[in-house]
Amino acid sequence: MLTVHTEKHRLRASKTELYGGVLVPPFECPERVEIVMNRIQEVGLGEVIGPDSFGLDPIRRIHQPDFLDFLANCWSEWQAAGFKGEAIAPNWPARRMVQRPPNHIDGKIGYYALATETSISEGTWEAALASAEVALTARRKISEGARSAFALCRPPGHHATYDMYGGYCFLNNVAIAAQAWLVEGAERIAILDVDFHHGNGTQDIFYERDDVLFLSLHGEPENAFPYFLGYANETGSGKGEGYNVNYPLPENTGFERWSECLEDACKRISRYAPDALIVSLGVDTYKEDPISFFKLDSDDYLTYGERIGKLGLPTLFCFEGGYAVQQVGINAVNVLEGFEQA
Ligand code: SP5
Ligand code: ZN
Repeated sequence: MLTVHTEKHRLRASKTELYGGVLVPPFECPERVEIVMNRIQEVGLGEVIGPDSFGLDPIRRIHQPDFLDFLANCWSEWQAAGFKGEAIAPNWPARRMVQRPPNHIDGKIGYYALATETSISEGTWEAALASAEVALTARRKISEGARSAFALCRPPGHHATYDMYGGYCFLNNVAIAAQAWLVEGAERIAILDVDFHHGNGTQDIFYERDDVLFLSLHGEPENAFPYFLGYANETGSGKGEGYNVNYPLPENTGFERWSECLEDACKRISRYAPDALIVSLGVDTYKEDPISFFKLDSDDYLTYGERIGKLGLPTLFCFEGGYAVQQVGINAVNVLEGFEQA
């Protein structure tokens, strides 16, 4: 399988994550991609190429212009304000307040944030842009004839909405790729989100549409980030009714239960008969993940990769989460190898 990768992911190198009231080194760190790359080389997965440039057009088809301006300028405005640390939202337009971006960066950052764990620092915007270009390049390779491709995206994307960042995500890579497919003439795209966390951003972006089927297996929102979306009764609205499918799962869910949900998701994808499948590939479902609570083992990734392969669809894998850093390479690449064995 072809991989798309760029060193530019290293520009996303914030030093702080707000976790349990303490600023800790971020779980979402550059080493994650280095370890996945090492595994790709080790198993000889296939060719590795860099991303092409696409400009902002495909990104503007998903994200609001003022949000993109905010991301591009946040760090310089934060520094100009004289703040000493990394940029972290201290306040929000909460219930019954005015939903309008203020001028001062201290307020503006809260308007565009959906979580405070994600610090913004030098290079964040450049890395986010490169990550979206990795997804767009991999997608284009598939539309040029490849059966599948792996976009080794970093930073991840599935928590980003059209106007909010958070959950380590800034631009919604899978949404940007799905829209590019539709613009090119595809009629239906399915997005299967197997990251431990609910893909709230992707759900939100396509919630009222029937040209993108979104399915997500994740930790139940009662007990897991992003907490405020991802319930089973969120099924889409308007034209999109029936095109959003959530599988919230409780603490200690193992592969048996998880794969029953994957099976249901796969059957729905087959019925939808999409032109292509995009997989939000997070491996934070692993039993030793430090911030998650599912219990998948490394071999399970091979097994479910094979199930996804049996769908027989052109498939774009976009990397999302996975924080058991030493195992992230084996687990992610197992999915891709399982897929190829199908
Ligand atoms: C892309 C992705 O996987 N983003 C995940 C963002 C999660 N951010 C919130 C982390 C808070 C974890 N708290 C869990 C406590 C477990 N003891
Ligand atoms: Zn995740």
